[in-house]
Amino acid sequence: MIPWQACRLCVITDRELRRGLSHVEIAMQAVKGGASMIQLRDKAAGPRQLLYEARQITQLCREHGVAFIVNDRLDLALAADADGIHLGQDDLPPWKARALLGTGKILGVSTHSIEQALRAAEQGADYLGIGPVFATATKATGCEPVGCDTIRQLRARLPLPIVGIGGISLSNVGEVIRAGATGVAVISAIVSANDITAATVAFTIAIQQAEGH
Ligand code: 3NM
Repeated sequence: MIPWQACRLCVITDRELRRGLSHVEIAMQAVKGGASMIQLRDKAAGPRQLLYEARQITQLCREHGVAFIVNDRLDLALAADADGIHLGQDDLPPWKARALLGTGKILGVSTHSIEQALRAAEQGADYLGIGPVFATATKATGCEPVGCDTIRQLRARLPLPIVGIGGISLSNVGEVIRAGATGVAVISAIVSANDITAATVAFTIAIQQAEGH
């Protein structure tokens, strides 16, 4: 079982938005700012380059008690001894990934509707990504924003951690947490910020404040 605390703030290391910084550098700055989870996401780089970076992020995260998961690439997650994997709807089915991963690793699944989320939960997901919560320019999801109401409905139906993703900013993160999300996963509002560490700190504070209400 994944600790709920680990799902509070996942920073996704998208280098497309931050050319010039490596995944490791983005992860270091986010960890310094208090991220509870780092997700390595790269649809373009080759596996050897990614493995080199993933190994360093595994070590960094272990030293700081931060969860580290790899997007999509089960082989990389295993080879780098990451804490787990995050799968999309077109990736390996969760039940298959679980069989390969074993029970000691984290399995997160991106979902875009309540039906998909319930199915992912049945198939062994440890936490559910739900999104896009708001409109986002970072990824062409092909889905309309699901809004905070979907999070509210899901919270009432599922005991698993729920992580909102898509268009999450400092101005709307409170709304997402108050709707019942355990946490949020963020790319542009943190990775594109001038100071990644300061942006991460600001999100951590905003999440804490929303949890108190
Ligand atoms: N997955 P930003 S939305 C990677 O809905 C990703 O599953 C989504 O980036 C989903 O924080 C998204 O910049 C992009 O909006 C999130």
